[in-house]
Amino acid sequence: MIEITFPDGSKKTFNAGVTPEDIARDIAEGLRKKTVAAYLDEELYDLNRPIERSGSIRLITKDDEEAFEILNHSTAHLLAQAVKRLYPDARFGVGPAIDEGFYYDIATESTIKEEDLPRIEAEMRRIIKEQVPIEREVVKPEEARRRFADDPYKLEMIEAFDEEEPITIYKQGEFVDLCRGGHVGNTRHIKHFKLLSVAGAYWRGDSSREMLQRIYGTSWFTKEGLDQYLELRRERKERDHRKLGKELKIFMIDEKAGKGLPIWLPNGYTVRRVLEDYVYRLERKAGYLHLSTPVLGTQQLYEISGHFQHYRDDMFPVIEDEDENFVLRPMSCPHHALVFDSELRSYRELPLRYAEIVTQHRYEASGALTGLERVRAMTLTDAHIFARKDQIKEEVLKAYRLIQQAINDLGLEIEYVELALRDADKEKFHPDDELWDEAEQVMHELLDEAGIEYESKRGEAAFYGPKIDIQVRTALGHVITMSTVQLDFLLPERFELTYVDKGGERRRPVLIHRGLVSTWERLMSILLEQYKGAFPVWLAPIQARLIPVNADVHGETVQALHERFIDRGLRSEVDLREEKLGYKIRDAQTQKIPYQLVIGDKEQENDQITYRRYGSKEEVTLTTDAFLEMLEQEIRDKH
Ligand code: TSB
Ligand code: ZN
Repeated sequence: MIEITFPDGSKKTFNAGVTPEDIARDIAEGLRKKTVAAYLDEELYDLNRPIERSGSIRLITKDDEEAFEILNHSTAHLLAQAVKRLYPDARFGVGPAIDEGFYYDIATESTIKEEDLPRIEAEMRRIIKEQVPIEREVVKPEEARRRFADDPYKLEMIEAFDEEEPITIYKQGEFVDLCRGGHVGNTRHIKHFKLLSVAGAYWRGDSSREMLQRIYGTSWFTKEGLDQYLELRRERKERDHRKLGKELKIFMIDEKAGKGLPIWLPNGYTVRRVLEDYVYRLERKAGYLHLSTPVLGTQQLYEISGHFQHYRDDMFPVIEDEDENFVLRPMSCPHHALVFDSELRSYRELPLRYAEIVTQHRYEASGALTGLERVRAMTLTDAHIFARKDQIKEEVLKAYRLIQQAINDLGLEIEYVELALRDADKEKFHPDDELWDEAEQVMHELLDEAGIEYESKRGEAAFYGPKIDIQVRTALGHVITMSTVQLDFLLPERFELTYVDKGGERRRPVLIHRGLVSTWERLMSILLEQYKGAFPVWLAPIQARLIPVNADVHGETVQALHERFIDRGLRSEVDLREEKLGYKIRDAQTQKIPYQLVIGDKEQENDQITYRRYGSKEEVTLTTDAFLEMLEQEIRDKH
């Protein structure tokens, strides 16, 4: 007999060999139906695994998060079994449960395409109907090696295990897999699943190894759960900036030009110039000085700054010349440090705020590149503020408030604010503990004093200091950094920067790095996703499309009107194509142009326009002057 302790502290004895399913049934039949697996102390037990010892039990039911993982993990095995039946040469890499489902990595001579997924799903359903029991077995490493003798991937995994530890394998019918578990007890428990996509994935994530085919899927306990999830995926896809960026002709990426090296198309570039004007004006008002520095710098410059030692993995390979090496700069801080150092500075001049809209290059891993969100060539709304120590808090907060204003003007939604700190990694972060402690301390204090809510995160700092990162959520659900304020005591040391204080003594300034609204690339990805491509009028590449009812009769009026718009600094275009009026209006809607203006006889006679706002069916007729005033007011208000 064994003694089982329940979460409420009560105990009960059972015969050894009792399963979690038996225990759940013993409590209530309803509970049995909901139970998926159990924890005995810290160990995960499948529903049908015999319990041979006493311990504390916690049943996992369908409502628990672990249950989703177990179901998805089991569905991954089911997928592999079906694939093996359809593609007998298939060998398998890893097949884990992930946040929203599961995947399995597969090696086969055949190419598996999206069109093949329904056929694989059908085979999976067949195996569900067969009600195949899923059985756990514990074996010695040598036995495991024998069982997987013809599967090189599994053998490689077994090699990596501890020789002493027994290995668990799971068997369902003819299919056996190496696996830690847990699993549902029978394929019939898998009901509501869908295979989602196929992608390439390197074995062990290593680009020097072979590429396997990865099938993604998701599995749910209820039909509603699955349907809701699929709907969410559809919505996300619609909002993905890569799709919108293509439809609205904002940018393109062509591997012939280079991975992660985006090309801005006329519509995108227009938005970018509007944003640029906005940023210059905002910064001038806040006391920033604008300057411009080159994309290329000497290797020596980046050795002085420490980038070469701590940031080299993120830099493109060095360009070697006969007597000097160059790097494509990943950051502009060293240049700005030289500008500070180019004159004798007095305490009265500080803070000195240098701002630059700066193009820089980073050698991001090719697998990490995502549309405009993560690129290799980018233009940052950058600034470096050189300040006295007694000015740190005020300057960091001022920078933070300016960021808040920009974010507010752009109508963006913040997910949260993060304070990124260092961890013990001496390669990634410069090693001076004292400087780090002081900088981190100041950041905590100033955020607390200003009542700004934030989450601390270890290991995410810049190599030169802690940073306040403003995070947003993308359509794919990733959380990425938009704006940043970073406190740096290191670069002023390394460049031996000084100013003359009141008493005539030389002092070290501190450096505050600030990214206002990220890079144009990342900002555009965020704007596209948050506005679903429908830019507010002040940002829209085209603010109004002018459509004549009949091009022959009203064409000239429309052309003259267009020139009037352009003269006032507005962005209009005319649609003189030989298409039906209804088609032209629909087309302007698809392009998400804020205003569609229609000009017919009545409008031509009275110097009027009839407009329709994007997303509305209502038609309004106004005099041209009244319309222009309304439009300009909207632009001023940033609507
Ligand atoms: C703020 N030296 C500082 C600067 O003075 C700096 O470069 N900081 S950074 O490394 O954090 O980068 C600034 C911002 O650039 C990030 O907050 C992020 O919004 C954006 N960014 C970083 N890497 C990429 C990338 N690969 N693609 C697009 N945007 C990026
Ligand atoms: Zn910087």
